[in-house]
Amino acid sequence: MKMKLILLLITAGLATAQYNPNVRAGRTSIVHLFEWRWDDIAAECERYLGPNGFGGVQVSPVSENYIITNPWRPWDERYQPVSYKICTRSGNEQQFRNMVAKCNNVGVYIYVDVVMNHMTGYGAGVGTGSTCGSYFNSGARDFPGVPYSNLDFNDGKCRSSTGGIESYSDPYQVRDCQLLGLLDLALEKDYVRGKIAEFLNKLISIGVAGFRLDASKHMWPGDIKAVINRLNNLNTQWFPSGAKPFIYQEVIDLGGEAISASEYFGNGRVTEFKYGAKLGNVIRKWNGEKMVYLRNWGEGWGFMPHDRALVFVDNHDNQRGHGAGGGSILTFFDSRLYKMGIGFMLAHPYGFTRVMSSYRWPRYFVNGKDINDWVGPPSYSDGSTKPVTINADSTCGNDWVCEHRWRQIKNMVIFRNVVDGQTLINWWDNGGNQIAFGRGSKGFIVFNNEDWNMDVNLKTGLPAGTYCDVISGQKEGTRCTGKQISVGIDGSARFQISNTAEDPFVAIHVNAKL
Ligand code: QV4
Ligand code: CA
Repeated sequence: MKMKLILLLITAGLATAQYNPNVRAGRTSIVHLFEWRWDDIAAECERYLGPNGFGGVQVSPVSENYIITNPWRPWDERYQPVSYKICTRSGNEQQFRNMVAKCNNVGVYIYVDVVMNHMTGYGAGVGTGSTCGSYFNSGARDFPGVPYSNLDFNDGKCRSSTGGIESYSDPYQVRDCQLLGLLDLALEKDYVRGKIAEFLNKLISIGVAGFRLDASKHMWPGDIKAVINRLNNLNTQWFPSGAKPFIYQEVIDLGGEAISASEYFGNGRVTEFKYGAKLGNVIRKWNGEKMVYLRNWGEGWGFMPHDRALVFVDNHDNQRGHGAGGGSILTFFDSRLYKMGIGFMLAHPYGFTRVMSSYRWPRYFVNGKDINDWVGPPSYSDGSTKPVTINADSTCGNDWVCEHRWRQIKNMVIFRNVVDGQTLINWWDNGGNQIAFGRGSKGFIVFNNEDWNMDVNLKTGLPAGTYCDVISGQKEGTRCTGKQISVGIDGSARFQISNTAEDPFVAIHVNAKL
């Protein structure tokens, strides 16, 4: 009997293992602090993310990279590893360890972006050529910092004439040839798998909670599995014993390619890129899309299963036209629509949610392409990254956008925590671009994306009382700095939303009851 129960528990554990984000109970989202320094993230965990219920942080790649100067350092140098030393513009190993401990101690866990498909494709470098001074020679396929040699790359295996990926409809090329001229690692080799697993296990021992696997589409699912099988359980100083690292794989599958996201479900979750592209169309009202169509959002739109999806409105690539970018993607540049998009995402139960946090760059379109898409994080003339400063009004300085600190976004992260586990009910729409829905008896949200005012009485499912709208303001002590919504004893309430409001949506939840 006891044996049976234990077996059952073990099976249940295995069933959710690498799909489980490992966030602390009651926390439901992570934020990508793109290009932030480890010291700044440590401070942000303690002063902001912990207190506001963020579940974790996706950090930029931690491994030593080639320093690109053209003439200034671009952000994407982080995707050009030369060794697995923890040593980048974000900080050194000591700073990384300090950050992980500080964040973990306040229940905000760290998810590392791991580049294991390739090494840099750039020429020879030594000394100042890489972020920790490791010598490497791409031409000779020599990376003594790992070490990797010419035996560890796919040069012999790739079947394209140039050695690069020429056709995305050939799955062999996509996996075995060079992505963007980056040297493609031979992941079928036990030695290569061992080196990567050693790196990831070091991160696990430091205390990280999981990994974003960069360029997963360019790796065979079986090779990824072989690496995952070698990973240790999470550090029991912070996680329950037997906990597995959370795995989410970057696979861009918008349909119409030879490789589909579902091939990767056996390894962990997968990034759902349809989510942001489609939501952008709806909120922008492009192609005849309307918010009413969001009624069956999720699997109903042909997305992957809920428990396999990692969802986001924009990411560090598509916010600047890289990797499945497209005009519809909403970003901080379209702040009003962006807040609606994020608001919808965080209110809707589908998928595990990631919020983007960016830096500003001088976006400049020439023939539809942003010629400044390469511009790196705010930095000094010596190339070092500027710290994230915090202004008196709690916004960020030094050109850090800090979307996650925008009141509307931060409050929706909290909303999602409050309604966690509640089903979507009381859907209402006007047949067009006014919609509303509730999450059990815990929260309710209303959008007016029409070009006219909204004035409706809706069934909210919430207990009677006066609630503070967490979009136009928030509850501070016993007072509300925004609109007040009064829910009657029958659970219904009147919502008036001007189409010209700063933010044409309203959200209430039981923790913001006055
Ligand atoms: C150029 C040419 C190539 C040529 C090569 C070699 O374009 O045709 O073969 O030189 O001479 C940068 C440059 C790119 C350059 C490359 C190699 O932009 O023009 O190739 O360096 O020198 C980021 C950036 C890339 C950047 C890369 C490495 O987005 O622009 O490339 O870092 O610095 C697909 C994939 C998906 C990928 C997405 C961008 O399926 O996996 O493209 N997304 C992830 C990351 C992304 C990162 C990588 C993968 C690579 O999210 O940020 O690319 O690690 O959709
Ligand atoms: Ca590959």
